[in-house]
Amino acid sequence: MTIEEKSRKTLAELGVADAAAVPALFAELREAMQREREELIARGAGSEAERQQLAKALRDRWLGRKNGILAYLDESWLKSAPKDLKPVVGREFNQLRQLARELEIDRLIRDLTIRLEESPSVKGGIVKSVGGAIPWDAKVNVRIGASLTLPGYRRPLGSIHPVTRVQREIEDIFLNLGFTIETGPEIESVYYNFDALNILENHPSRDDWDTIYVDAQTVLRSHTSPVQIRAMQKRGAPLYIIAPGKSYRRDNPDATHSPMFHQLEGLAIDTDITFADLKGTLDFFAKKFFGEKVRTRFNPSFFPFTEPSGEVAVSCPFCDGQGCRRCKQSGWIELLGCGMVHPEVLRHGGIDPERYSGWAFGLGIDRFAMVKYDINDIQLFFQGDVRFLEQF
Ligand code: FA5
Repeated sequence: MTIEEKSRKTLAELGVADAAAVPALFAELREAMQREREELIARGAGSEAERQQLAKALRDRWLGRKNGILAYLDESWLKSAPKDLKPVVGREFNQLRQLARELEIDRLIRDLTIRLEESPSVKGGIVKSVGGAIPWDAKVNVRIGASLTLPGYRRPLGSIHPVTRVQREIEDIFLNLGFTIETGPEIESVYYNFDALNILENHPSRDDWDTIYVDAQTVLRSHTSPVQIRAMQKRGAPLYIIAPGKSYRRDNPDATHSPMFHQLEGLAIDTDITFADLKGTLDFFAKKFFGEKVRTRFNPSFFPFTEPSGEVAVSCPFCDGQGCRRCKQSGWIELLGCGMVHPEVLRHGGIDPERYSGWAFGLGIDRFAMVKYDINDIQLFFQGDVRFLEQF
């Protein structure tokens, strides 16, 4: 039976009733897929037009939306799998899908070389691929046999970094609520980073063990909270902003810390803003980001620039709060710090605390991305390893 024929039959019709038999079935498909790709690449194309056509044909055979082998597998193996086979079929199918990304047209074209005609100027004939070693004709300064009419190589497009992806997702939620995006400098004055935020002279975070000082009055901002003050001074009240951006701390790199990381600040100032507005907004945000099922939990905390202050956790979206590996069996995942803007901070921003009140929060975008994509080492975000990044 050919691969196509198999892909159109259900597992029951193929006589597979046992989970142990599923991996072998998929291994056969993976081998066939790889073999076809390798054979095509070894054969090469005779012209640019043929290269495009061969790449498309192989891509369509496996990935065609309606008649591709994977589309059939999805219908007849995955969707119709009996309940007890579903997990193993799903896992194997995902692996196959990952591998099938090598059959995307851009990737095939990148690897599929064009066979060059035998050059009349080379006796004995040297026929090489564009990518291979082609002898050089010093007199005319071109590669012998190379067709100068060929189009250049297309570089494969990159993908959006997972931290950027999560940042944009969070931004979209708040933009839809009517917030605007504000930015501030990463090289910040001690005044904006600490003093204006009511972080007093003796606070441990001001220590140069924690904060990276450029000089006595200048730091690499240790959080995005200084943007609160800058935005208040620039725009006044009412004010509804978010401020995403890089922050820096003297934290040793480990699985959850990086000396450079990304935060996103939220700030709402208006007349009659209460803690209930903060709770409602963050609960809405958590549900939009993690799914409607999650619940939020507010615990008391302390930040010098908010009073009262809180820490927000979300019920684990993976186990529905039951306890699993990802929430360290606790059922909850810590999300962010927040609170009602301290009157002193409003004053520093030039806003009258008798007339206006506000709430603020600050979250770690990288940590959100780790939860979202189940990544257990923050360092992966900053190493630029294409094998990691191309999964997104
Ligand atoms: C703050 O930085 C406060 N400015 C947040 C805030 C804003 C509270 C407004 C109240 C009102 P904290 O130090 O907890 O809080 O940092 C916030 C988040 O930044 C953390 O929850 C964590 O997700 C992230 N974070 C902090 N340090 C690092 C680090 N070294 N690497 C990666 N993420 C970090």
